[in-house]
Amino acid sequence: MSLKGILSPSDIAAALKDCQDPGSFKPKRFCEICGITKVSDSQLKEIFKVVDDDESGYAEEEELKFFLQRLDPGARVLTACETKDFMSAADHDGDGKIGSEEFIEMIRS
Ligand SMILES: [Ca+2]
Repeated sequence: MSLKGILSPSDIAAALKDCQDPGSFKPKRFCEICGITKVSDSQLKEIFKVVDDDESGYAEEEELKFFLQRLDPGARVLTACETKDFMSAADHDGDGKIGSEEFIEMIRS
């Protein structure tokens, strides 16, 4: 499964460029620039599946860390601080992992 069929490569490139400096990644801003906010719920679920690398049904911190690399293997990993901020932005029930519903909620909020 590739995100390239869902998102435009130029939007992905623009979003990655925007947060290329460590510490500058903001989940909502990133999702807006790369077009994730504009896709359908079913496409969001596809995107979530790519993030949920071990197919546990949840995006854990270890997976969020590699969020940018799921979009482009050449991208950087998120810093520990960015990963935690990303988690807390979406983890509404506070269980330390993000379910697909929480992921969609964060994108739509
Ligand atoms: Ca997982």
